[in-house]
Amino acid sequence: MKTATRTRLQLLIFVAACCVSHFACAQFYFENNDGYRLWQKYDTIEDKVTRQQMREKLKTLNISGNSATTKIIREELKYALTGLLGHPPRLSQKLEDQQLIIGTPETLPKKVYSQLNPLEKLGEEGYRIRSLTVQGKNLTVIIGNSDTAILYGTYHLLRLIQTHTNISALNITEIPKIDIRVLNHWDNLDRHVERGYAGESIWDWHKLPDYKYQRYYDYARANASIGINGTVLNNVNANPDILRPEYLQKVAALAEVFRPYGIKVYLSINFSSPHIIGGLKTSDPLNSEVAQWWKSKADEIYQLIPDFGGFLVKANSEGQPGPGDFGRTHAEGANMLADVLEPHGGIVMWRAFVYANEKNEERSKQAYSEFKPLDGQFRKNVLVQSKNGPIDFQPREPISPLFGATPQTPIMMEFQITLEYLGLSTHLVYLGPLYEEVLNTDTGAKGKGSTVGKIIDGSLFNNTISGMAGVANIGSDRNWTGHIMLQSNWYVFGRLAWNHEQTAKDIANDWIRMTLTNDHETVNTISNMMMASRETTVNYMTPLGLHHIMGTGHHYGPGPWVNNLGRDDWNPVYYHRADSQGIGFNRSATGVNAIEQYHPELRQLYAKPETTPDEFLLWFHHLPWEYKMKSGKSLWDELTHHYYQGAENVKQMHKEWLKLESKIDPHPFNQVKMALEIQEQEAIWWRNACVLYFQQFSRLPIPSGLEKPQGTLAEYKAAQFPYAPGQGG
Ligand code: GCW
Repeated sequence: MKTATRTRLQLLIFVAACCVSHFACAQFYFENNDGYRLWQKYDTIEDKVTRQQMREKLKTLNISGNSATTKIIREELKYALTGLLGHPPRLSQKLEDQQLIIGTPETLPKKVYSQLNPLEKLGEEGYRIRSLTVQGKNLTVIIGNSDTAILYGTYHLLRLIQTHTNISALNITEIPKIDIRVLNHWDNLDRHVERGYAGESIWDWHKLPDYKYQRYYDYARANASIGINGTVLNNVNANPDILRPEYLQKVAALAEVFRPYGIKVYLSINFSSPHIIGGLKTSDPLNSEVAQWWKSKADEIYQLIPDFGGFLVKANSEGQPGPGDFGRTHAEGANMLADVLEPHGGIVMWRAFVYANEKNEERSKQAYSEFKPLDGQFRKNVLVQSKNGPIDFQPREPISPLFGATPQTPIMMEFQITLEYLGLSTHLVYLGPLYEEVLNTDTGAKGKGSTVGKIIDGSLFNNTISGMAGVANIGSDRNWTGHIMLQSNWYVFGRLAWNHEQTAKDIANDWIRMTLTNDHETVNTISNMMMASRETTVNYMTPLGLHHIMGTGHHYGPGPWVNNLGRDDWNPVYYHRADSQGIGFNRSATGVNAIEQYHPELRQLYAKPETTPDEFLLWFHHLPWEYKMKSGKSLWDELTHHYYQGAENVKQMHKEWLKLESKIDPHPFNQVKMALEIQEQEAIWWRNACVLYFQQFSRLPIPSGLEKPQGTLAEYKAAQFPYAPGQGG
């Protein structure tokens, strides 16, 4: 071969090799930054000084104990510290060498743990992280009364490292305020996720119990890292098949994966299971054969899963069967199940989301009317699980009056993490401020300071058990939640379930630092964006207390005109009540008197339009279009301005994001950019459709200075979305 030809060939090979390796590199880079790792990204800390300081303190570790959980702690720390600090830590058995020591009172050297007593208050899940001096040596110690507790402590320390917090003088004690911190998956056995917008269910029931995806372990890691200690695997619209022996084997396989991470499994059950899969004539809870069927079923479950958590039940709600079918109360139904679970340590989470057309009572009042009289009748291992508001996970609702109404019955919170009513998975909406607003609302149940947080954590009424559930936004998309920014909603749910006194802002900052960047200025920009995002969405969807005006069935986009559904209280027109006189739902004493269900403080606040905060105005009052608002504007002008402001804020958020191109990894940057383009268009869609629709009644002009909507109301009304994702039924 001639030299020139050979050189050309070599060059060609070289270029080809470069292309291949570049491609491989890019591939790896994108895979690594596609959101799969959630907030558990352990990329090397770029700032040398910070990295060096951390490394000096964490060169040698000892994690005592030999359980599956301590093994996880060891693996996680090795993996995380090698990534974050650029060097694998050394594991050492010799106390003189060790810099980070993790263990329980049983496994730690006495010299160490004697400095950390007393530990009883920590309970089973609390932990302490302390910088100590033992025999003249500086140590960091993580101690807790159980292996799960020290796993939580380990994740806390990792968070400090990931957020570049100084770890040289630590004195942290953490005890969860709420006992049961669970995700609720609305996942069907065919892998469709009701109200899920992130792909199909992560549970591959067909391949279970033998095939266990790595994702199951990563799911458990992520949950444990934020203190979630339970998961309800299947939809509350429950398929009875979940209780068949072959499915219980599959459930047991998942339970086995989750156990070392401190996560229990729970199941949603169909109340008619004794009849449907048990072949009994009835599912009447007071029938002895029925009770016996449930007892045997519980025994069968606990044989397979000794630490099974219990049942979640949606009964006599939206077509689901329940004790009401047999003339029995919710308490009778719940207690029958509670009795069969009790010997095994299981609990019942009984949903309060019930409303029925036959009841001649306005929908927002029904849960309270149903459950308040039952206070004192439930077994000790029953919690009543209530959605945060009295209707249904709207962008904004006042609190459900059930919070604070049942001193003898623990009320458990149900938040929605998935964005069913807030833009599915394309709108950037950080829910921290919504959760915070609800948890900090003062119910007045026992005087000032009776916040919802104190009710659900059991402290106000000294309940012996407490819980908080979040309807998951997780699916099998690579980034888990369909939109990388929406991972923050899973994250903030877990952190607030652990301690509802933390602020949404602090949690957002942690999440950003762990997931996107530690650059101070960028963290601030994104955090401001996130904190404003929920109010922005309220503005372009349902300002001033409007609610339930979304598209039918799929709940995608605006539908204030919808008036043809089977039940009155499924129709948006039922909720906004716009007419030539005005707009809003009169729930005050002159209307349906829903305010009577609140304690005097809130009742008085909501009694009159003048005292009602603007954000709840049209929830409680029907007011004339010319009604003078606190701002001095007419109600029509104010409403219109809110819609325009909402859409404008999305535009601004989009602009702000574009400025971050050089600050964020290309993959998340582009994903969020594309989603913001959609959100910007959809915010305008919501604004235009609603303003044009309400204008038919107000007959008032769009205030000057605001652009006229493009498109006609007829066009907006005609739009159909038969294949929108996540539908129910
Ligand atoms: O908001 C409604 C949803 C239904 C859901 C129901 C519930 C699981 O549209 O999809 O059903 O609430 O909470 O039970």
